[in-house]
Amino acid sequence: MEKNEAKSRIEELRKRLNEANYNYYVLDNPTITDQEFDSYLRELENLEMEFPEFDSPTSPTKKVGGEVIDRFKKVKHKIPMLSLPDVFDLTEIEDFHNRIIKENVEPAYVCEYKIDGLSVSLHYEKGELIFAATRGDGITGEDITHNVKTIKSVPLKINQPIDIEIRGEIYMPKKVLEELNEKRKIDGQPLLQNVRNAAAGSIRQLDSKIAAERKLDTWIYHLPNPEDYGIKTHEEALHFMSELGFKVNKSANCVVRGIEEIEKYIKETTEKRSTLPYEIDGIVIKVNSLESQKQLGFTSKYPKWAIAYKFPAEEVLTTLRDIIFTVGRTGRITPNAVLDPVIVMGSTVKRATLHNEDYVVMKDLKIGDIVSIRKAGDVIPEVVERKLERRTGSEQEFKMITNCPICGSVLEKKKDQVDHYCMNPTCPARKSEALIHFCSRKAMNIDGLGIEIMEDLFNLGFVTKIPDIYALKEHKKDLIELEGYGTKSVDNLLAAIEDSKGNSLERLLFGLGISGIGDKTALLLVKIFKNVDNLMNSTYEDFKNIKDIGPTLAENLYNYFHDVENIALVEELKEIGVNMNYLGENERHHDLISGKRFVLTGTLSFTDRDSLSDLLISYGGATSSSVSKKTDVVIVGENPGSKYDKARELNIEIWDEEKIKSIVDNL
Ligand code: 3BA
Repeated sequence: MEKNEAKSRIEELRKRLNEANYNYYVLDNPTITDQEFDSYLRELENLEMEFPEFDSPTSPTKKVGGEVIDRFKKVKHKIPMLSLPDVFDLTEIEDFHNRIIKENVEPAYVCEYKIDGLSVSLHYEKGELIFAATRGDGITGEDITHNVKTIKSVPLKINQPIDIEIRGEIYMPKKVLEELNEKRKIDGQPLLQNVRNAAAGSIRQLDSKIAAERKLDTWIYHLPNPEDYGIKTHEEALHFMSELGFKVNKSANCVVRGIEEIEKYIKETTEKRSTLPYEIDGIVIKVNSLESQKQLGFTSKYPKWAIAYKFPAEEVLTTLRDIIFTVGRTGRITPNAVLDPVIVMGSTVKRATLHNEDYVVMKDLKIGDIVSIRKAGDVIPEVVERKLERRTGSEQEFKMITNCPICGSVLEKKKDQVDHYCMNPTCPARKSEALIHFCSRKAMNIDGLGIEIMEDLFNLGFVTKIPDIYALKEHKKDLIELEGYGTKSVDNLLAAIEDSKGNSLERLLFGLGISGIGDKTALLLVKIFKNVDNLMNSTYEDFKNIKDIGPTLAENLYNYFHDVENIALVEELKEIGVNMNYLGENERHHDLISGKRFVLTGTLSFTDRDSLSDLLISYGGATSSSVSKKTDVVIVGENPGSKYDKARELNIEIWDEEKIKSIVDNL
């Protein structure tokens, strides 16, 4: 065939195949037979092979999979992927509704099914799919383009040549999981527990052939940049995405007004739930007007204009066989329930945390009790209660231990606290837990250094302290020889370790495991202090002056950075090349806000202090509760307190309501 002729035939075939895919997989309305489809596809494959100059990464031939990657690249989300706040009953929905009304927002909502899958972000340039990413921690996800391309309902090319990001859920239909498990049973493979894990596992395959076989599907529900398209409501955004060729759940999504209509939607959905071909674990309620969404804003984690109502959790009975104790990285002792395995919400539960001695006593648990177990969504399973009527008299009393189960040292319990601690700083349990924490997802995020591998490395003596992690490359030969670690996975692991050196400082700060410093506090701190030297050179007062840092945290921080061993550790990591600065790329920027420290005092008419504080933080500002030399700006509303006087005394810049309002209005 002549070149030009081939080119136009290729275009023709692609168009037909794309249309056929759309009609079959998005509209569920096939227009051509499977035989026709296969013959077009084969013809196209042959032409693309013969004329590789016309090959395209978004050709429908790419839907069958075949691309294999050797590791998952991390990708930063330009706009963070927030979470949905969960609510569990109608009164909590009413609270949400009342908050909306109080903000003078019209209570018109879109109700959607909450699909039990995993979130995905799809990026198109000039109308072609260029990459797809998981949600990850909301800030950074993983590039899963090769697998997403195999999902039939995801268009590789949309019908407008625009740059656009689209978000939704990837899921595995119920039937696909059933069939997959039937096959696995015959092959003697372990069964997949539920649709969400099965979908997530499929998406985490390096070989896209496997993902392609898993018959994943999508429902699309979010447009991050509606203003680019002149869209005013969420309903319009859904319609717009549907028109572009995405699979939008039109028969499920519903615009409602007021609380009664939400209730009705929940009732109807609950009745329909078991007949749906896919799993849903609740419903999502979103304020329809995008302007109102903007007005309501968001916190660091959640939008204030949406909630997820979760269906009541299933409760299952089982036997409490034993209570065993584990030692955390801070030395804290946790009692854990050992249960006869039961399936709750589709996954097997064998353990449940019992938190501390008081909790076990309060729940009156005895070993041998029949207990009810609850698991809502992906939260950790919990023991709800013991069934008194099932007691036989042979149950054994629970008794708190007095010595560390690992090193044997005597446990301590501080006055007025509920937890017992192993105080031995060299207790092996504490040390390996600290290493696992350092590598964990919200800390240095070193993929491949999970609990089991770390325990092996610790026991082998390869990694007994944090800097050893970065010397693992010298043990490459030993690692490859270890059972279960191929050359490739060792390479991946070592690359992930090297990669982690470039992490922004908040990950390191969280990873160091300073008592009381969670990932959010770590981020707050590095936004203010910018680098590790500033943290090390700060006084107790410097820490305490920060909003959200109380005296205990301030003391923990000060003590940590003035301990010789910790200083040596930080210096060693510096030598190794671990980044010691806050990188904060993904942040929005405003010249008057970013990098500045604010104190808010008095009442503002257009917003409340917490919302304004969240907003300033989202633009890279920091807020604290008291005025000091380090404060850059004091924002003063009506009836300000002594902070206003202090600001004038220290000659600190003051913004009144008018000034801050004009800045906020123009953001
Ligand atoms: N709507 C999940 N988040 C959702 C955009 C917001 C949102 C969800 C949703 C935040 C579902 C959190 C992770 C995320 C995309 C962020 C839904 C569902 N809306 N219908 C309001 O069906 N599971 N999940 N995903 N952005």
